[in-house]
Amino acid sequence: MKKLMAANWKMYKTRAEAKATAEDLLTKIEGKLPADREVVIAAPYTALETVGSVLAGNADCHLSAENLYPKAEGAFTGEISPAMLKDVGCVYSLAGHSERRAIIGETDELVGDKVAFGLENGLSMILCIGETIDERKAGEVQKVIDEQLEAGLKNVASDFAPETVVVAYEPVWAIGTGEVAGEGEIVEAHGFVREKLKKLFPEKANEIRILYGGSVKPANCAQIIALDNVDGVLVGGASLDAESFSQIALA
Ligand code: G2H
Repeated sequence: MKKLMAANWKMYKTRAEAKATAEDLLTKIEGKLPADREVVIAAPYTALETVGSVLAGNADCHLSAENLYPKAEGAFTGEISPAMLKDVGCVYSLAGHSERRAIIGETDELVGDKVAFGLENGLSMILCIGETIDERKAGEVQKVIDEQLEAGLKNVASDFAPETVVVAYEPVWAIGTGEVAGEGEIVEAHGFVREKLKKLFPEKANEIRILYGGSVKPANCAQIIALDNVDGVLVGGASLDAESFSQIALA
């Protein structure tokens, strides 16, 4: 199972900026990426085609969308379908990032539809889950993980290839705050995700990658990816700079 080192550029970078960062990143990691690593860049819609052109033909670096809409086409103003994403080179899409849940109001149900529809239409899906600080203080971490996984994977067809489903555990209180979760907290949460995956998909659970996200930096990445049940990272702020993200990808 390859470790997945994923960048999430959120709403940053024009096409020119995205091109320069992607080219710089490839130059820095080319020939150095261990065989058991895969790199993914999730870019804003407007930069996807540009970044896709830079990554084209690279076997270990793949393009991701940050979101999709779970319909083939139609009167869905402002939305983008999986086929449109594949058309510009996407191999992956995120679904259910906490910013979309909190700011845009995405429900567990909608996130589940996105995961299932993306998979059905040939994308690999990175389902983002994680508790808020209030939920953690209330002792509800496992309850939130359980509910978000249950709903997020509910409609997934049982014949999926395990490498096409990725879960990113991102405690909301650690996102963009500089406050990375403690090693014990990460191990506990990822262990719980693995157990839940075993209940949902007994034969595939051990091959489904579980990423940690939330203030990952070059200085803490190596320790984090060495933890039990951590199969990679999803990186926001520290992925915007090619030097910083190359250090993470190679950590
Ligand atoms: C969590 C993460 C990337 P950051 O959103 O998905 O962002 O690394 O800035 O905490």
